[in-house]
Formats: sequence, structure tokens, C-alpha cells
Amino acid sequence: MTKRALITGVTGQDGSYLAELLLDEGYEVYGMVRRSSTERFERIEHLRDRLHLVHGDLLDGSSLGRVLEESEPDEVYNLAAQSFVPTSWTEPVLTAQFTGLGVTRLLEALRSTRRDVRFYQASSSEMFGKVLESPQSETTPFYPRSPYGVAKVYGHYITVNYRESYDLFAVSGILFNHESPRRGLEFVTRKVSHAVASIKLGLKDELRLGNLDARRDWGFAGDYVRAMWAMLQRDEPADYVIATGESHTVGECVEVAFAHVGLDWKQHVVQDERFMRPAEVDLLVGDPSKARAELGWEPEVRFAELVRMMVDADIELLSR
Ligand code: NAP
Ligand code: G4F
Repeated sequence: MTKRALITGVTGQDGSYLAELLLDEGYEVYGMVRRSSTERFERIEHLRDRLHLVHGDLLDGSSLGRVLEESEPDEVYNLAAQSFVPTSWTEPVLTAQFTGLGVTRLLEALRSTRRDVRFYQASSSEMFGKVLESPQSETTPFYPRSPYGVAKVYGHYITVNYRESYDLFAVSGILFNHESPRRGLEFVTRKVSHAVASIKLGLKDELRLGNLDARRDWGFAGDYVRAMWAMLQRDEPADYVIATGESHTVGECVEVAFAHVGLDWKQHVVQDERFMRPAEVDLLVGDPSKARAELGWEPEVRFAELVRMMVDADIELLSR
């Protein structure tokens, strides 16, 4: 029988890659979208004919119940969130509502349908924050450094709690930063790739950034959605760290991106206090051994290739 999946956050970066993967796997895919005065479905435009879009919002529990009734899913992927860390300081309560409590609303709606549904929660390496050990694994304690990180810790533990309390097949993927040409323009890798493409094409001359020393474990979103799916195919529910195991500075990302188009980053990059954070996460590097051993998961795209892919895609986009 054809399996059905529901993706919240289907219009986001990960939602679009996951929808592609599930459609390729033969699923009937439902995507939850929220009402907006202007439709912004660019990332899923190429899939529109193959997707069922259903209206709902993580802020409205009754809408989630209706979405579940309408879609009758076998698997639910909760990717929707306020996902930009700086916004979590300017809108901390809303971030807690979307990113934290939204998970409980969805789990409660699931519980009341009493269906045998598998649930995936998009947890984050941002939960490790001021890291207590390196590399970070499934057993590393959390020390979040932003309202977003705090909300994700809540979402993580409520998922664990519903698994243990109600015997739900509910798992959390603790995903480290993952990027792609579909990444939002406000995140640092895409900000860099888009600016490098614009500078190369003579559309601008300067790129203003914050902390160039922060280190992240950056992978490719297309690889990471494979891990989400694999987690829901296991016999027993468990949480996994998904990462490349390599970490690089923001400065290295800048260097690789400018070098790819033959430019010297020092001529264009300006450090700007406005992009510094009240509390920074200095270093993230994940240990994906459990995912490798139990899911057979490996990242295919590495850091420099990822940055170059994003620059090339932005040059193509801006040249159109
Ligand atoms: P994204 O591009 O920012 O997408 C977020 C999605 O959530 C969008 O589809 C957005 O819809 C939707 N959304 C936001 N608030 C909502 C609400 N109240 N009700 C319903 N939908 C709502 O994020 P992403 O990079 O794909 O990340 C997917 C998930 O993984 C997020 O939960 C994120 O926190 C988590 N995560 C991401 C990374 C990463 O590096 N990318 C790492 C770890 C964890 P609109 O289009 O309407 O705004
Ligand atoms: O690209 P970022 O904004 O991503 P951040 O904060 O690591 O969060 C992303 O990854 C998390 C997983 O760990 C996700 F949960 C979360 O949803 C999101 O997808 O910033 C990366 C680093 C930071 O250290 C930041 O201070 O880049 C530094 N940075 C330096 N200049 C900048 C800038 N970040 C942004 N966004 N813009 C800058 O100009």
C-alpha cells in the first residue's frame, strides 16, 4: 500500500528536499502550509502538481488536528519552526510558541488521532550551544545559547517524553548546520554565496558580516533529509546526531567562496557589529558514528564542494 507522509515546513529548505525524496520513494506527500497574503512556494514550485498542500499553523492546535484527519499520514516530519537564531532574540516569545510549544501541539493532535504514526522532530545542534564536549554526540549535555536553542531543547525533550509516556514512535534528529542553494538568504553561507555572486557580476562591492571565527559543522541539506527518512524506517525509535564530523570557520567559508570566482575576500568583506550576537555558539562539530553504524548514513557533499555549489547556483540565479 502507498505510504503517506505529512511534512510541516514543506516550503522551507529541508521541506522541499524531503518532499522530493519521499515522492521518489513512492510516498503520497502532504505538505502543511500557513496562510499568507502572498504565496511564497518557490522551493516547491517544481513539485506543486505532485504534492497535496493542506492549511495549518503550529500556533493553532485545532488546525493541526484537521490537517492530520485530512492527510491520514503514516509518517509525520515536523520541520516547521522559526529557525533563524538572531530573530529569536527579537521575537523570543513567538520563537518559543512556534519552535517549542508547536511541537507539543502537534504531538497532542497526533495522540488524539490514536493512529499508528511515526513522528520525526527537527532538533538542532544549536542545543549544544556553549559546548560541554567535542565532538558532540547523542550523549553530550545541552547548553543552549539563544532563545531558539532553548525552544529546541524543549521540543527535543517533549518528543522524548511522548515516546516514553505514550509509546509513540517519536524520534529527534539532532542535525548540525546544513545548507544548499535553497537556504534562506539570511543564513551565513547563503549570504556569502549570494554576495560573492553579486560582486562577481558587478552588482555590488561589499559584504558585511559578523563573527568570522565561529566554527560550524556544515553539510548539504540533500544529504541530511536522507537521514530523517532513515530514522523513521528503523524497528525501534531512537535519536541521532547528523553531522559531517568536520568543522570550519565562517572565515574559511568566505575564503573558499571568493577564491572560487577568483576574488580576494579581503577587498570586499567588512566586519559589522550589527551582525554579532548577544551570546555566540563558538564551535560545533558533530560525531555521526551512531548514524553511520545504525542508519548506514554518510554525507556525500563536503564543505568546499558545498560552498562552491552554492556560489555557482547564485551566479546562475543572478545571471538569469
Ligand atoms: P526554514 O527554511 O526556515 O523553513 C521553516 C519552515 O517552517 C517554513 O516552511 C515555514 O513556513 C515554516 N513555519 C514557520 N513557522 C510556522 C508556523 N507557525 N506554522 C507552520 N509552519 C511554519 O528551515 P530549514 O532550514 O528548512 O529547517 C527545517 C527545520 O530543521 C527547522 O525546524 C529548523 O529549526 C531545523 N534545523 C535546521 C537546521 C539547518 O541547518 N537548516 C539544523 C538543525 C535544525 P513559511 O514558508 O510560511 O515561512
Ligand atoms: O548561518 P547562521 O545564521 O546559522 P546558525 O546560527 O548556526 O543556525 C543555523 O544552524 C542551526 C544548527 O546548529 C539551526 F538549528 C538553525 O535553525 C540555523 O539553521 O550562523 C552561523 C554562524 C554564527 O556563528 C554567526 O554568528 O555564522 C556567524 N555569522 C557571522 N556573520 C553570521 C554572520 N551569521 C549570519 N546569519 N549573518 C552574518 O552576517
